[in-house]
Amino acid sequence: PEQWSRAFSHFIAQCLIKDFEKRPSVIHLLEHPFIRQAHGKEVALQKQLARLIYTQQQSGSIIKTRYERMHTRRPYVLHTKENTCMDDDLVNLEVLDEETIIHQLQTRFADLQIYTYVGDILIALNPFQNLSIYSPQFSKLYHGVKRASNPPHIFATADAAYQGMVTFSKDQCIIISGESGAGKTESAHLIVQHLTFLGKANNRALREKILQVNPLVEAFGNACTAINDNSSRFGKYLEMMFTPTGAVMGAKISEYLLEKSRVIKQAVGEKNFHIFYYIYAGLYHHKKLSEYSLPENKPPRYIDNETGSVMQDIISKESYRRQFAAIQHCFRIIGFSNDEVHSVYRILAGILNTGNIEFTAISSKHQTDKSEVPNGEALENAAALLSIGAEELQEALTSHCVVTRGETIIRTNTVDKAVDVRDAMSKALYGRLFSWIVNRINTLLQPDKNICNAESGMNVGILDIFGFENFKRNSFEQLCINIANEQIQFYFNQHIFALEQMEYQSEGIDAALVKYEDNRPLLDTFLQKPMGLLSLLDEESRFPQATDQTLVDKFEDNLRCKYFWRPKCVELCFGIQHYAGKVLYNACGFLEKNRDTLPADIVVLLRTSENKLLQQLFSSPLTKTGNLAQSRARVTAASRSLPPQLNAGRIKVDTMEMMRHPEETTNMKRQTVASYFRYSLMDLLSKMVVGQPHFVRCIKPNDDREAMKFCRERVLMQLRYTGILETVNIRRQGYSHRILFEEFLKRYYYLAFKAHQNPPATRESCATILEKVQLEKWVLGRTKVNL
Ligand code: AOV
Ligand code: MG
Repeated sequence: PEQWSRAFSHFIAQCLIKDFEKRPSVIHLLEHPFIRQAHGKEVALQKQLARLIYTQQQSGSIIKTRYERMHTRRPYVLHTKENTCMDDDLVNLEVLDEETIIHQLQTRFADLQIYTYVGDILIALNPFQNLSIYSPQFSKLYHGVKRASNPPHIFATADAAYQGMVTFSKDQCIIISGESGAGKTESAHLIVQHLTFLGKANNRALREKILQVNPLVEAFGNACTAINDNSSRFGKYLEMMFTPTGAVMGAKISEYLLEKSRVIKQAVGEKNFHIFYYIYAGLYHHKKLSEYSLPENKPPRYIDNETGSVMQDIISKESYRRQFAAIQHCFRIIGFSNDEVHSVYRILAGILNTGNIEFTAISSKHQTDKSEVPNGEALENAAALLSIGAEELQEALTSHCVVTRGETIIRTNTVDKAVDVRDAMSKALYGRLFSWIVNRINTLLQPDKNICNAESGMNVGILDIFGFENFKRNSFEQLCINIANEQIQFYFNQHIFALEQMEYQSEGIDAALVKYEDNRPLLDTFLQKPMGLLSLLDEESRFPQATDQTLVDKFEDNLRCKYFWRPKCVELCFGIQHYAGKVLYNACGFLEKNRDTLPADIVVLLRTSENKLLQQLFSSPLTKTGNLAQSRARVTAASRSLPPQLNAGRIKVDTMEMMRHPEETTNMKRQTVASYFRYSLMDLLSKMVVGQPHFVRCIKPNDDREAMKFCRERVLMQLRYTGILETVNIRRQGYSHRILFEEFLKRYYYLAFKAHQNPPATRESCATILEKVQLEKWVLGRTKVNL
């Protein structure tokens, strides 16, 4: 054909990759009829092929020379060690405006170059297709080389963190941000993959284990939403631990704010957590559904999304069944015992059966608000799976104890109340099961004390949270998710702009101030005590008479700022101007979700379970972050040592808040989701600030999840609100290396002095060296050399 469309040439490139994988020979590739036909015809295709060859290169030089000989008239610039590409870093652009930046990104994207640097920050565009740039060959390519040696890549960021850790013996942390579906979780996987490669895990078993961690926790913590089929419904901070010489020795996960409400209800078009479908399909396939009292014909209410096709999906979808096998594999490799796995499945089936328990009202002469369970099958199944008594369960669901003046009185529950208690129990079961799995993984992946004690080790932390969300209808969950993203954006701003500028000022260096969108006022609107949104929510949650309506009124009366507004005609709604856009929230259910109460009767009952795991889940207040004392010490220390800009006095550590599991009801001041959330943010921040940060900013090129589609408007919007343009600016003006005079002399004195000269650690000595080596673009501050 004379004209090859871009899509077609792309298709061909994909075919070739497949072909090449079958017969990996250079000759075969170059002699391929497609390449010969394409010769001299279509530049786009040639570029495509060149890229393909590049990505497939195993012994780079042979392919390169052969390819260039074939196309001497118009060689495509391949990036090699000798030949670095200026396009790779936006900081090198001659003209710096939105138009140029977006054009640059679009051109690169069309060439399947999804990664681009902005100084030390990596921009990652979601390709929405599998690229063959993550193979072991690529891991080798990005192993301890200078960054400019290769095209930008997520592996390069992982490598930089690893090298930083080993060279400076300092903990590192990789912060991945971006809106929902932008590619954070995929990026996090790739980073773990590369770090296990770099971490010389000669202990293959450990390496295997670490690679299974993400798939396992994501089966329990991810779900299909309207935006992303594999959306993270929790925040995850994965720390990979290394010995001082850089060998990987263990891993640890901290999880934040699982969206438990998904267990009992999902929005239209969304699904429950993946694991429910996996085990349903797996058990169906193994003909074991009846063993877990799961019906074959009608799906349990909690996973029935009213489209009526769930059962069909479960039975027919090959992927679910494969995932079930994969999860079993994960459990085994990581080291869970068969008994433990069996208990996990029983609890999951127990939750599904609990959801099917129904209630009807009965009225007698004395009582009118009483409920009972008309059909005992689901009740009995649930009780059997959870190894508790069915009668006791019915009692705990349909009545509750009240202690007044030392007397215990039993009160009956209305149908609505009974339904609430049932759902609260399911949420608590799932939430605690999830925390238990995470804690168990942490125990199984603890570093072996014989190899290295934990104190002398170092780690690289990888942060992957739920991205910014804006659905048609947004509830309490979206509010928490978006506040968390707001906090990450704030951290980014502080790091890139505020701290950098402060550093210049304190060094007495003249650097033009770069303006950026500071989201601190908004964050204060949320987090301030006592008048921030979360505090107001907590206060209202303590009044038994409060309603969601009085809550919104309270917000309106107290949150007088430009970020908050109340639409006139929509009841229960309020709007927030987030850094990433305007979001309209519906406050329906806010109070209940924030209280997140679990009646003491249920806790007491579940503690009597004969299932050891279940007993454990409810016997002690679990802390989500592992060892409570350690966690408290770290948070307290961090809140003291955080730079004032990051702490700002608004995140005070309330030890009471940290002590208890959110849903636990005691006589003490009640723990709410909001206060636990506030603590979690602080805990997360305290982990991040101890490490040297590396930022990955994921960008979603279109909302249709389509490959090769670059929607300028959408990309531009994300570039704007993440402050990329400003970042390019400050990175261009700024100095990327700051070294204390003393340190600088120690390292480089030999460039200008003789060994015995022992120059004093002054500006002048440093200037002598810098002038001697004729470096450009440097400036001496009060205490540091800036390069
Ligand atoms: P997210 O983590 O940022 O969203 P994901 O990492 O789950 O987004 O990415 C969404 C989808 O985009 C994935 O399921 C892949 O299909 C595709 N994708 C992303 N990155 C790549 C890549 N490098 N190569 C190929 N496909 C990719 V959320 O968790 O919803 O905020 O809460
Ligand atoms: Mg994710």
